[in-house]
Amino acid sequence: MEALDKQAIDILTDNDRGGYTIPTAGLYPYQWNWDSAFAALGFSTFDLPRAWQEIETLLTAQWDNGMVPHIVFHQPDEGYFPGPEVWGGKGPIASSGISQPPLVATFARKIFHRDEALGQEKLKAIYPALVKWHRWYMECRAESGVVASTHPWESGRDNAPDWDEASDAIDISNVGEYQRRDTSHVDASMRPTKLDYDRYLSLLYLGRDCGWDEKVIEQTSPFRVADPSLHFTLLRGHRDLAEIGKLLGEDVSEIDGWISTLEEGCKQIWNSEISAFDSVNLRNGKFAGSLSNASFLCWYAGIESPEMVGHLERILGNGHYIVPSYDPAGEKYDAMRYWRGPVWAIMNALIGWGLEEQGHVTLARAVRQQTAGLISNYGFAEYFNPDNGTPAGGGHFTWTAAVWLSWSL
Ligand code: 2M8
Repeated sequence: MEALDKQAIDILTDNDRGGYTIPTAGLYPYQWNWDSAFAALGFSTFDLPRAWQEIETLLTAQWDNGMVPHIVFHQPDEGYFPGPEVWGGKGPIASSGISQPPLVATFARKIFHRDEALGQEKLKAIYPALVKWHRWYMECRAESGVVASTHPWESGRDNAPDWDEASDAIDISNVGEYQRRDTSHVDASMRPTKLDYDRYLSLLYLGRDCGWDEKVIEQTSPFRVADPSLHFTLLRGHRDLAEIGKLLGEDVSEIDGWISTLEEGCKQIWNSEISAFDSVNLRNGKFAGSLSNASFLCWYAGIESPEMVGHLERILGNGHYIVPSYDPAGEKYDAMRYWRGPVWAIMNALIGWGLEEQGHVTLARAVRQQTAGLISNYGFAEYFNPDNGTPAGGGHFTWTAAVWLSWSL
């Protein structure tokens, strides 16, 4: 294990670009939002000041309206598309125009416990930015009481089957020619399709062309999908933010209100037809019918569900590595294609922590052991095939290394 600890530390160090960490060289050459939360957690196991710096750097990209972007383009890099000039972000640093699952408050609280004196000082400094970001989420994404994704990239689960039906409404006639870069780094069979990318770009252009005006996006975008990854991570994030606020002697009544709203909102993403948390297209009320790894983030958000325990036991019993990003029994299951099947160590960590906190100790242990087994047998890959463990996507991956180092935090 010591050799793997060292490898994980080397990955974080190699991917460190000075104050921020890239997910992996080549494929993802910038700072990504939720990847950085994991990077911070990883760094906190061997370099605490560097861990806080990761979060601080991310927050320097916060927009005036409170949004913390999903990609921060610190230095130009030809190897990624779409880059800063395509996005036309409105923040103080070149960035994308959408956010990502808000893990920072939760992870900052974990990091705080490693040195509470330093932690308190750091939390005090970042608290206002975190409140502003969470308020932006409530005002610009949670108008229906449930947290909506305005772009598949915002949820973090780019090509999940969750978006298939809602994406049919996206007009791609304006997209034109463009050159993808991802498929020059990774085999196309493990990445989203051309149609997926056309749709991603159409939504990007819609946001950019209205100057990232959230009201216009809410009123005109064909795509607004309530999503368990954003809903559950924000609910959990609010809980930790409230604890941070209390620690700092702040009035947290506004945050408590957000928690109640999102607890109530969980009912809206419960699909009784499949007895699971699911995504719902807010434009027509249709459920996606997708049991995904985000469905299993309920425990992380402090929400109990015997049915979700049943699903996890079934998938485990069928001999798959857990937790696949889409139900292996589902018709759209694709074991190697990104968010349509593969296992992701980061999602496993969130799910495993949630299970443990809610007292599902045996399942939590199974998720943890399998994740550790995948990494030790197949390396620090971006994701893994649930049927046989084959590593896929990018290698030398920051958040996989971070999960290895920080699971016990
Ligand atoms: C993937 O997404 C980016 C776009 O944001 C991409 O494919 O170019 C996703 O897995 C996302 O969740 C992740 O944050 C990002 C970097 O690891 O890669």
